[in-house]
Amino acid sequence: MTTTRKLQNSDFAQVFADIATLLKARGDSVFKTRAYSRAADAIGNLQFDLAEVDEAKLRSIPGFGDAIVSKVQELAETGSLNYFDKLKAEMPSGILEITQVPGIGPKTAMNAAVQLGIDSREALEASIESGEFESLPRISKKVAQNILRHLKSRISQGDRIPIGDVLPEAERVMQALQEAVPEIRNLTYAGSLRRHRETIGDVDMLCSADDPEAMMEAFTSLPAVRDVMSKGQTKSMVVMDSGLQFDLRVVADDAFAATLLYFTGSKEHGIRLRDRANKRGLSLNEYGAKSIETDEIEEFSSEEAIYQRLDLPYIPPEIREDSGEIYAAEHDELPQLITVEDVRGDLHSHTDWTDGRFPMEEMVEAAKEAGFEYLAITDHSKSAVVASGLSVERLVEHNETVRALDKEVKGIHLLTGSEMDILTDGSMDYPDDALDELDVVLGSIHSSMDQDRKTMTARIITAMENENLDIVAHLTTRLIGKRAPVDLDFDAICRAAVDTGTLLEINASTHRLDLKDTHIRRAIDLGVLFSIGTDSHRIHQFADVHYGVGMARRGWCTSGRVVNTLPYTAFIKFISTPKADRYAFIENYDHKP
Ligand code: DGT
Ligand code: CA
Ligand code: CA
Ligand code: ZN
Repeated sequence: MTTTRKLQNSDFAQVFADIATLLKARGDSVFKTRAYSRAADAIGNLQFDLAEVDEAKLRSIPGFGDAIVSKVQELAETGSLNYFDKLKAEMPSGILEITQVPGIGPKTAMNAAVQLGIDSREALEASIESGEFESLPRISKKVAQNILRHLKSRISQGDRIPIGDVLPEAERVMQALQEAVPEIRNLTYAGSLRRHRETIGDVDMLCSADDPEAMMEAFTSLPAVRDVMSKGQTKSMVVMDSGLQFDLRVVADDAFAATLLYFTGSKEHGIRLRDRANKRGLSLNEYGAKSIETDEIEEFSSEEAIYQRLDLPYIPPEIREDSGEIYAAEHDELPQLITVEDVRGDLHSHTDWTDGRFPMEEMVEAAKEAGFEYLAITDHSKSAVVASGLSVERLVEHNETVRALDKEVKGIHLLTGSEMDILTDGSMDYPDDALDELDVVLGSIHSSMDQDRKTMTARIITAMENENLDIVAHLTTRLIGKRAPVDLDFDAICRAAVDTGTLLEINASTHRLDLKDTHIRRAIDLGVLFSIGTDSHRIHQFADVHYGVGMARRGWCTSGRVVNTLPYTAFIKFISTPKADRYAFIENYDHKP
């Protein structure tokens, strides 16, 4: 039985992309495969329905020659394509399914099918687990294990990869490109990575260069490239050994700002901007900006200039999600988002006294190197047995050591602290007189994470009612792609935070990012104040504070809501204030330098 449904543009694009994949797997010429991947790309940018237009209109689409036009017509009329069906029939089955797995390009898929008979995700998984998969060309153990990781994590997070894994790799790729082609200009990443989303589908990079084809050659032959999905004159797509997909587009200098705006997205934000541009006689698209009336290119030196042309102030990438930012911009109500430079202290760190990996001295030195003006050393409390939590006696020693080190070390102030377990009933893991001695007390859920919503909410609120608990750390305890958040009534907890003068932590650890963007935005509506903590267990992790700042920015957070943006002396005043008066302290603090 066939149902006659009108094909969408994305259906046509998918067929052509699949044809390109199959031809590539078969080893056909670049020219032939490129025609199909170009057509698929072009379709993605159309403003009209392919199924509804005549042949003349089809021929006017860039890259649409006879072969493509007749295939579009056949598809539109019959709902299928003989050429595609035949091609699929003569190729090993499973190629299209397997190339969906991050890290598997057409050539690898073909080798896997021909040499090992792999025709599905399941077969692929089994072959990697048996070690057989590593017999294929260019497949090392590491590569195979990465692919396996993607296969296994697919259920929990789709094919998306945590930003903490993506950003360092993107920076390495940019550096390698810079070295390979020193004349490269404007090299930057766009897309979800620039918007600082917590997980990333693929990395969209842009640059300008005098010789785009040489640029494409350099990009597709980087040592870290495992598979070239497509290689065009100004755009290529590759899969790295890590399994991450990267796109690189070469853009004329004059069009760069408009193209950067387009590819930064989000798609929904872009659509709103295009509408707004149209009303002002300007057409914005992937290739740049031009006057609708005269077709003349309008050049913009920066994204700021484009927003200005649209009668808007600059909107930072992190909030380009079509969640009210254009309205806010129009009404001059955009928040001044917090920046990494605003953060002066770190209030969450661990040393080898508990589960940290480095001695206190080395952590302190690293925090100083990272530019922090003050650091709270918050090792685990006694119930955190797996993390070798400190007994009350050891805590006293810990305090003495921190204070002695503080006297010794120049250039950074140290604060005593604890990341204390909130016990199952909401009580503290240390007696009040021990907590009283500490400068900063974080409270965390590390046990009984499966409590029901009511119990968990009451547990956290009970803990917040304790005068000694300054900050609730990583509230939901989720681990990105690995552990679901606990069940709790977020609004009730925010209200209790405000009522009790407790802070909620924005945990910057790349595994956590907890609170996340939507939490932060909601909490701000409810009046909550925050701290940002790196939760560093290793020296290099202090540098990860920007991941927390990215979440905060996505949550529309200003520096005035984050207490560790205070200079040291002001922070000490703040933390010495009774909890009930702390929110008022921040409200009355003059944040302007
Ligand atoms: P991802 O890769 O899933 O993490 O998310 P993005 O936002 O990076 O999305 P991606 O890679 O599909 O596309 C990059 C940007 O290109 C996207 O943020 C906005 C722009 N873009 C892509 N497709 C379209 C489209 O159909 N219309 C418009 N207006 N923009 C698009
Ligand atoms: Ca992307
Ligand atoms: Ca992309
Ligand atoms: Zn913790």
